[in-house]
Amino acid sequence: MTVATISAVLLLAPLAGCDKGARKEQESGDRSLVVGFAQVGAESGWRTANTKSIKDEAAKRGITLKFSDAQQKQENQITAVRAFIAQNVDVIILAPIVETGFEPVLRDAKRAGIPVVLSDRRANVSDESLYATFVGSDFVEEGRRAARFLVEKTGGKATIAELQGTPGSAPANDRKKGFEEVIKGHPGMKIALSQTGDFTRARGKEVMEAFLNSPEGKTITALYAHNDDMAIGAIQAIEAAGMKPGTDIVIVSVDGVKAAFEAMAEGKLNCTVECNPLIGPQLFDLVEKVAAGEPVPKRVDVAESVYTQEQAKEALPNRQY
Ligand code: GYE
Repeated sequence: MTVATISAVLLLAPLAGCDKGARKEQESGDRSLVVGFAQVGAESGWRTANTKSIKDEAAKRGITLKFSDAQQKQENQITAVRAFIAQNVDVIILAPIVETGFEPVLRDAKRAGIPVVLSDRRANVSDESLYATFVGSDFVEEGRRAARFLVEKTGGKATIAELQGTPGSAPANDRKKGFEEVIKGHPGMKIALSQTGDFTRARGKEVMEAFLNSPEGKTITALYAHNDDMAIGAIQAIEAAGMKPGTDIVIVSVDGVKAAFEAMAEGKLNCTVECNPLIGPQLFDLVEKVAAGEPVPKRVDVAESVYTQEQAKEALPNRQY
């Protein structure tokens, strides 16, 4: 290599890094995009629907999707992102399990010139240029909505048990924050017990059993679960303890999965706050723009609503998740 070619390569390298997706497309015409997706796991009905939505949308658009299930472990997810970098994919989609600890691997992706789109859960980073965009729900608002329902349903008087999501995850942090923000204004509402159920049915059931066996557990009049799966597990524990879920204990959870609608139709769950997992189409609109080097907003919200028992029966036949 002559000195001239070496300096040409050095000059071109950072440019190529900045806009790799666009460059690759120009080089190869219609060549399909290759996208790596580092998913959280398969912990809940929400997650299953989310994975399906993303896989279906990739297939529909002719995008090659490399899929990794981290089984709710951050180290697995970091390994997956590293592998996508090594494979030189066009774009990486990351659904961060927890908020912190992703900065080093995001720096590696940036250095390799591979844009990262955050899906569903936020990651806390000191440098916003480490990801291209984030598409997800407003979890703080979901927490507020759950609390508002409970205040209304109980007339502002409740002894509450809380089943938190995965510790350190954006939805667990934010759903707790939004809920507490609203109940703070109601002196008759207090959280007596609070523990993680890791967003799964099995853990939700186990923790609720322990709650019910504790002295404070006997005083519980309401349950706030950060997702439907934990609420469904808890419903089983409440029934096993000889009580009527939805009547003896008022229950509100988040997600709006089909099983929650069924539980509401049976009167066992009082309310679910929707968190829409069907984000595939919005996500790939962004991925394609990012790959083409087009500007995208830094944050895109997913639309959602709140369902009560009355509305559940009507909505059930049309639920897709
Ligand atoms: O609510 C829960 C899942 O990150 C919004 O993760 C998602 C949450 C969802 O396990 O069911």
